[in-house]
Amino acid sequence: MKTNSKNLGLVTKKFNDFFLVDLKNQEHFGNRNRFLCKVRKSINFKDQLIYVGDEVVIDNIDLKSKRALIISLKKRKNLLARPSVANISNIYITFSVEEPELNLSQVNRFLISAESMGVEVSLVLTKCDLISDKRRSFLIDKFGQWGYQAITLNLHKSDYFNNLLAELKQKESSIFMGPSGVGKTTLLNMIIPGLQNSTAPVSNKIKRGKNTTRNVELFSLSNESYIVDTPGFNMQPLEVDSRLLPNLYSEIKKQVVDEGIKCKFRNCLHLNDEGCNLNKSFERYSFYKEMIESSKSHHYQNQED
Ligand SMILES: Nc1nc2c(ncn2[C@@H]2O[C@H](COP(=O)(O)OP(=O)(O)O)[C@@H](O)[C@H]2O)c(=O)[nH]1
Ligand SMILES: [Mg+2]
Ligand SMILES: [Zn+2]
Repeated sequence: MKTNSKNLGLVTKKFNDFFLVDLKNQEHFGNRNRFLCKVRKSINFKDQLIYVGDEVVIDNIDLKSKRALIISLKKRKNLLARPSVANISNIYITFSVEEPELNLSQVNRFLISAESMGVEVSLVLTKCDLISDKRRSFLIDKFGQWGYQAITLNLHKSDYFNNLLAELKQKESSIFMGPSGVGKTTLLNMIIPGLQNSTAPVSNKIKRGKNTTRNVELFSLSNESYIVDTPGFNMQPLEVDSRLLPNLYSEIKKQVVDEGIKCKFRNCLHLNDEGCNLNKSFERYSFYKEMIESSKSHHYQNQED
């Protein structure tokens, strides 16, 4: 049985020339709404590749063989690099409070890099079973000043995890990003029962190397809610254009946008005191300066290439 009605779908997995596509808003298809698709030959997507997370229109749906053809690609909201995933709505920056030890400068880089994607950014702190309640409160307070309500997880207390899970089910498309060993795979295995990706203690990470060849995949958490599984990827933060940096810090944005402070020079990077009216007495100001410097040198390097 073939239908020729055009339907909107979501690419959940990609391998070679094939795509797995979930039909959107198609309750009458019941559970059987996942199709193995190829791209219609006559279609030229102007050299655009199709990525996991992309919205596509499918046609020539064969309900029996569960095959269909992708006939067009919708405009995407964003595209994450390494791993390539399109249309992310929420990035959960994930760090452990111990093992490996929290590195604030690195946490900041990951947060700001995520902010530059223009998506909703949250901070998850794992392994809170390894610290005292006092230390936990201290960290919550610290990151509150950075503009983030940290989600603190403790493997031995499931209520924190259940809150996170309930939140994820409200979001369109979420991804956990963070360095190696912080517990991302552990979390995903709890969120998606049956996934069983392999986890490894920090000391074994290097030995294990890059033997994971599975691809990026979207998993459905609820109606219209997905989470990205990124096996074998340990995401590195991107360099962000220095001109964009000020607005990515809530402490700066608050002053400039909400309070309307004005500096002498337009597009002030708030580095010098002369003519700059930014109140620089906030913890992340030194990290901000570091990022501006590294962004500049990155910029010059690329110009020389
Ligand atoms: N103590 C403690 N260890 C954890 C927790 N979550 C993960 N781990 C351990 O941290 C190690 C690395 O976890 P993994 O999920 O592979 O980290 P990934 O590299 O971010 O995917 C494993 O040995 C896990 O058992 C936690 O909440 N508490
Ligand atoms: Mg992992
Ligand atoms: Zn300024």
